[in-house]
Amino acid sequence: MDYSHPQIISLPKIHDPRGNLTFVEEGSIVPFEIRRAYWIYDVPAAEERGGHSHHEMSQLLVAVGGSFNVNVCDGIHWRTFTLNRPFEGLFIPPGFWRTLDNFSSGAVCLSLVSTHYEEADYIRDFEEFKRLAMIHPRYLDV
Ligand code: T46
Repeated sequence: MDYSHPQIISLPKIHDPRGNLTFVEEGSIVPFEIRRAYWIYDVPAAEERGGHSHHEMSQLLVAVGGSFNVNVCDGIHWRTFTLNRPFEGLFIPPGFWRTLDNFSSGAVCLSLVSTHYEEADYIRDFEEFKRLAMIHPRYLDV
């Protein structure tokens, strides 16, 4: 698999009349060591999250409830992924700008990431991001 660009990863879904179950495991399903998890919830409909890139951090985003959009940029192109299935994750490697918006009522965004929290890993200025993207180009599969 080519994990150099953002992509949807299908997660295992155990069908069960009692309710379905999905799991992740590093090594076979998630292409990085999971060092941290956080989740975003109670997002007002008009709000936007994200608005940054990362130097090192890889990430898997899952809509474990509801739906939202993840808008990803490689410095030139943008691509929007709609997440609304708890058995799919959006993998984002380092070096891509992302914003999250269009949260439905009750949406919960689970994020599994490869690094501990480190503010120095963030690029929060879009012009700086585009400058770095020119030096180290990464490409969206658009
Ligand atoms: C990302 C998107 C999808 C911590 O103290 N520890 C943490 O692990 C995280 C993620 C955040 N924080 C603190 C830092 C800020 O004071 O929580 C506050 C809000 O963080 P931020 O403004 O970065 O939140 P988002 O939703 O804009 O971005 C987050 C992640 O930071 C980011 O890596 O990709 O979710």
